[in-house]
Amino acid sequence: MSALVPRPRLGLAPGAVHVPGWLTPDQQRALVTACRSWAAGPVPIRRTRLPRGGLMSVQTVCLGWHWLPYRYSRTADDVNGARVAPFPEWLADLGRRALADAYEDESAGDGYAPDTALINFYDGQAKLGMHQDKDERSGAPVVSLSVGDTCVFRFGNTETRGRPYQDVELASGDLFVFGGPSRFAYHAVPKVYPGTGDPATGLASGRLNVTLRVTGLADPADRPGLTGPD
Ligand code: MD3
Ligand code: FE
Repeated sequence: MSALVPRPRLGLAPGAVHVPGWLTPDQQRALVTACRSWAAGPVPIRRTRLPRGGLMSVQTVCLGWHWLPYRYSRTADDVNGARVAPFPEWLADLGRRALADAYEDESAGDGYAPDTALINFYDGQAKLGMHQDKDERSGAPVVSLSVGDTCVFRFGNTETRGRPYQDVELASGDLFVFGGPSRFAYHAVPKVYPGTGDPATGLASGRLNVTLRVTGLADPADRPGLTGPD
């Protein structure tokens, strides 16, 4: 972000910190380029089909582990069965720096080892209803990075999908970290504002959000009590 008066780093709730304009324009462009390549495969970006048959309006592609309602798999069992692209180490590094900066604590990212990323693309009509992210078996923080059009992000509470909630705008380059008591809060993206992004990011329209998470899952061969093929 290059505003004359930068928006401040804002704590919304315990563990929830918004850092406007955290990604530089170069980092935003690099993230868009990377997302474009992940969107192409091995698992193509698509609208996730929900168990009752409807399609999400958001388009999603995953790294490390594939999310499908309501579990993670190494393979995209609801798309083409392919193994998802690996979670790159540079993205884990970015996640550790995000935690250190958001929590203003040099060691806040130590040991943070995200193993999945969900990349969400929003066109001008896409929304995400109020939900909790609870398919992970870890309480480690979620790191959220936004590029492109500005959206309304609704941050609720851990008890109900309704009020109280706070609406904040997430703009291109913004970082949001959800840790501690905020990790299992309800949240939503009720609106995207078309035409608010800078095409210099490489995204002509729409909004990209990348969330880094720790699944807490292990491959079958890594689980105690199981050995590989004999
Ligand atoms: C708060 N994505 O992928 S990012 C999602 O902008 C998701 O695409 C939204 O909600 C998006 O599940 C919001 C912010 C976010 C992500 C995960 C959270 C907020 C969170 C997990 C726990 C609490
Ligand atoms: Fe979510």
